[in-house]
Order: sequence, then C-alpha cells, then structure tokens
Amino acid sequence: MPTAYIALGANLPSPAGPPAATLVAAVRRLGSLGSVERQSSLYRTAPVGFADQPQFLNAVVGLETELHARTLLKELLTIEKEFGRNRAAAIPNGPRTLDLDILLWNGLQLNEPSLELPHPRMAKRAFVLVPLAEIAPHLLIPAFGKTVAELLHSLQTTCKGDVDAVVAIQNDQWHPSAQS
Ligand code: PH2
Ligand code: MG
Ligand code: MG
Repeated sequence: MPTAYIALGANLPSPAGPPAATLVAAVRRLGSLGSVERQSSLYRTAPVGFADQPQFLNAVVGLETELHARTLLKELLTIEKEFGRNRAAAIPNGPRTLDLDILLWNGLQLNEPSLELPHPRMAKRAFVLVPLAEIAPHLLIPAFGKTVAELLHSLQTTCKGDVDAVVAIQNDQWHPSAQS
C-alpha cells in the first residue's frame, strides 16, 4: 500500500485544545484515512518565514493509505478545517491552529498548482527534516537524488542554527514510534 509522509504543525489553540492536544488528536484523526505506521517525536520549533508569532509544535507521520495524493490532500484540508483552520483570514506563513502538508506520496513526483510533490520546501525546513529523519532517514527522495539523512546533513552544514532550533519535547499523550 502507498505510504504518505505528512508534516503536522500548530501554534494556535484549536477546538481540541493547545497545540500539543491538537497534534495528538490530529494523529488519531489521520488514522481514519489509513494506518499511521510511523510517528516522530513532538518538536518545539522556532517560527520560520514570519517571526512575530508563537513557537510551533511540529511532527511527521508515515501513513499507509489507499487514497491517492490528490484525494489525500482534500481530506487533509477537511481535517484542518475541523481543527479550526481559517485560510481566508490567514497571513502567509503566519499562525495556524493546524497545518497538514503532504511531504511525499510513495515517491510520486507531481507539479500541479494545488499540489507539488515532493513538498518543494521540505529540503530547506529543519522543522520538517529533523522529524522526518527520525522516522525515515534512509528514504531516498528521487527529485533531490538524496536520502532524508543526506538532506538533513546538508542543512546542518549550511543552517546549523535552524537545525538546533528544532527540539524534541516530552508529552504524555504523544506516543512516537520511529521504527524504520
Ligand atoms: N509552517 C509554516 C511557516 N513557518 N515554522 C515552523 N517552525 N513550523 C511550521 O510548521 C511552519 C513555520 C508554513 O506552513
Ligand atoms: Mg506548511
Ligand atoms: Mg499547509
């Protein structure tokens, strides 16, 4: 069955509670779209792109799913709305109750206005690469010709501060399972 890697992010309270409770509930909800096979730790991360906002919590999961990438995207947008996301009122890169991004869908390369795969900014974002490298270090990203661990290593050499600003945190409700 195809595996999709999905990045989760939140830095505003949602109907499920503060960001940690939101991400816990969001992972459970993602389970209704398939099977969550891998789950990174929960990370506290400095905001990227728009500095004047609260710190984010980020994580990445590996979801086995029958849904094609476009269908999956539609479902993720629905879940974001369930968790209080209001895109109409949003600042680009600004605060949000829940962000669910498809990073990879089974090695598919796609270049459409509504969906680019792999996620075009994933190689530059420590808040994505650190959790992804935790659960899938050896995964080869065909578009970049590198594994996740190699991409993270490159980022570490160019933007060490960004990587250091991604810190795993403890949360009793969060149950990472990083077998790879
Ligand atoms: N998401 C963004 C912009 N900036 N920064 C952090 N730390 N985490 C995010 O998830 C994030 C961000 C746009 O989606
Ligand atoms: Mg995003
Ligand atoms: Mg998004």
